[in-house]
Amino acid sequence: MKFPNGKMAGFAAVTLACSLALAGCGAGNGGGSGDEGSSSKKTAVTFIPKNLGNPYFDTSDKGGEKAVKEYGGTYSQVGPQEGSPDAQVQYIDTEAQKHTSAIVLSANDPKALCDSIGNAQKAGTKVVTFDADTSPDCRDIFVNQATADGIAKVEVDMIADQIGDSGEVAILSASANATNQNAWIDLMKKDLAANHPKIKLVDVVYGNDDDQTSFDKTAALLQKHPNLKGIISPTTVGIAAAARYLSTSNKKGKVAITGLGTPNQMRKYVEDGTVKEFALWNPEDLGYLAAYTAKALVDGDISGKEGDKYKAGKLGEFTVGSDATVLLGDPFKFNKDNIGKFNF
Ligand code: RAM
Repeated sequence: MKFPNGKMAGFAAVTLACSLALAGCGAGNGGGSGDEGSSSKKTAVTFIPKNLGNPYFDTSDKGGEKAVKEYGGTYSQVGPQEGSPDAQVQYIDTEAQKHTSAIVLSANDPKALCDSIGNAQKAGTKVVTFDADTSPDCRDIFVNQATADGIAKVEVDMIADQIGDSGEVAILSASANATNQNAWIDLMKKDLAANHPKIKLVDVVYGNDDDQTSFDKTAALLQKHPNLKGIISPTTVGIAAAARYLSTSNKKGKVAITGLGTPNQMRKYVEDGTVKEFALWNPEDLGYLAAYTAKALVDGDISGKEGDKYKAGKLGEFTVGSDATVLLGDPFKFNKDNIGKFNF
């Protein structure tokens, strides 16, 4: 598969092409056979997303389910309706009581879940964070979608490009405690200050990964900052809600909206000219990798030590890096030239 914008080169492009294409790249990419499961006891893996009803997690957890089924384990998904840490605790506690083999969790807070995670680990449950990490000391492994630096940079580059590197911008984030968004926002602020002196970040607001709240916060931002030239939303829920608002407002085409979105949610706003370009990784691959990481931990193939290596089915071999972190790949930019090729 080719990427029409031709911005990626060599091995990275090949890997990402396989990773994003969702099909047809298994063999020849260092991929395993998918029959890594050799233990007789079934590996039970429970996915706990930030919240239910978010298409991003529907896709990531579907990838997790595929992997778990591939290796003959049992998959389930539980989670709160709202993206709050308190709501996630009870689900972790229940899995601990059931001695589930592994939990794969996108955390709504870096610290608030650590006691529950500790209890789960004492009960023999391996804990993999993916998408949004806890503090590194309270989980076994974090499966990171892309480096925080890379994610922050692609977002700043896109907004700078779309507003002529000058003017007021705001950030519409997820929940105020989300470790992933907060890490990206810190790095975006640094990049803006160091490399884009004419861009002024005037506000950071939180839509809590709730569609209506994100929609209302967009309206409020535009009202409060009449000179706003762009919005960066580092959340798939936020960017889709902001684009929906802009698409029918008189600011359409005047205020840029970019950040992290799924092609399926953003397609109509790219096609109607509300959105020029946004970025993401493949959530399905992220969930798939997280599920294989859980299996490798449960089987004792890895412990989370730097340099540990394991096979993740069709995605091939991965190596654990520092802070017990595994990296999926690079973020990828979607625009009108390539969005038609993607379906997630
Ligand atoms: C939302 C969630 C998720 C984040 C994506 C980009 O779906 O906040 O944690 O990784 O956006």
